[in-house]
Amino acid sequence: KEYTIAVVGATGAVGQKMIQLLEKSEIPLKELKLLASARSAGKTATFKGKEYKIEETTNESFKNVDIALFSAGGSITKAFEKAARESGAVVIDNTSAFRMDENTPLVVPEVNAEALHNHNQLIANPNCSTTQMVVALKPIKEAFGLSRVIVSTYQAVSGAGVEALEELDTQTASVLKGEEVEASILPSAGDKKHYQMAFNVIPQIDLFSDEGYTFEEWKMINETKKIMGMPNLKVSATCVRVPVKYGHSESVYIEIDKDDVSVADLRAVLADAPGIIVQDDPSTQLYPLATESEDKKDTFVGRIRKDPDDKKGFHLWIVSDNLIKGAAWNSIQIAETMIDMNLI
Ligand code: A2P
Ligand code: 11C
Repeated sequence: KEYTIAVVGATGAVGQKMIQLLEKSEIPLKELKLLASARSAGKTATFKGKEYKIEETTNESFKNVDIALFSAGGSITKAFEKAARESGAVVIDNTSAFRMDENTPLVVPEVNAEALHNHNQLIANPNCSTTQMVVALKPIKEAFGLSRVIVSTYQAVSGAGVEALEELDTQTASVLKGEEVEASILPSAGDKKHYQMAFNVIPQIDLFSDEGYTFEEWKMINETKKIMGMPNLKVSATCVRVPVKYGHSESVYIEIDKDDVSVADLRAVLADAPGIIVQDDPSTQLYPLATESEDKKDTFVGRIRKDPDDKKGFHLWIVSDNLIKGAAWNSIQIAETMIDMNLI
């Protein structure tokens, strides 16, 4: 069978990566539809050397579409997912619109592919910072049990979209030229105040929500429990934006159930797990770096060490390209997995 695939948000930071990854995917492609807002209608994008016209997203855009990859913001998913499903498409949504909906599977194929069986033509793709963390947590849980996760993130600006990346470039140039710096997007386009991102570290991603946590922090907490199938797992998060373009880095503290596990044991389990590359050798200064993760599908894990005061406590440094495994690749991997499982 050949599949017609639509990319909604084709001009965005994630949409552009989806197009690049589809060029290399083994999914047999019948037709590709590149959709965005009316502002982009008529622009073109290249796919396998051929020019494709970008069209405005409407309810009629999904005729004959088998797989619709959405990454244009939650409101666009909510506006068009029904039309896409009614046209017969399976929607793979990279926004937060349906992630916590109990009838919608929230899937990272390495972790919970079996949840795809319960799809109702709608599958949610997790938040980027959650995805790379659960890729590493799953094999640890299977081997040693897991009771607690405390994460601090160092997140790239591309997570906030194309315009945020442009703002970082402009601000960096302004600082270097000694000019006045303007901020109108970061930390969150929807918030009242905006701060300089260039040469700075901002402890706010997305808007503030309950109990002093941001929505990004709640996403990491709630999505992790759902994907891992562990409603009682203790999870807490601090999400921070750093002036890096691509690749989220995370300092993750875990408590496992067993108390006789060595760093070598942990390293061996991670090295065997799907989607993970262990980079961990203090003697040669080997550890994951955001710059090295760019455009790679893998999740990189290093700096593995034991809590000096707790036999069940370990630190990990987890890095992955937020636009690839964190977004575009995980969505396409879900599509490939569903085809393999005869679900599409
Ligand atoms: P457009 O470029 O036409 O505005 P990013 O997250 O990188 O900022 O990208 C957001 C994506 O969502 C872009 O592709 C953008 O298209 C798309 N988008 C924004 N508003 C709409 C809309 N009303 N309908 C469809 N796509 C939209
Ligand atoms: C960021 N994690 O880095 C966000 C971007 O819920 O899909 C992804 C937001 C989401 O800003």
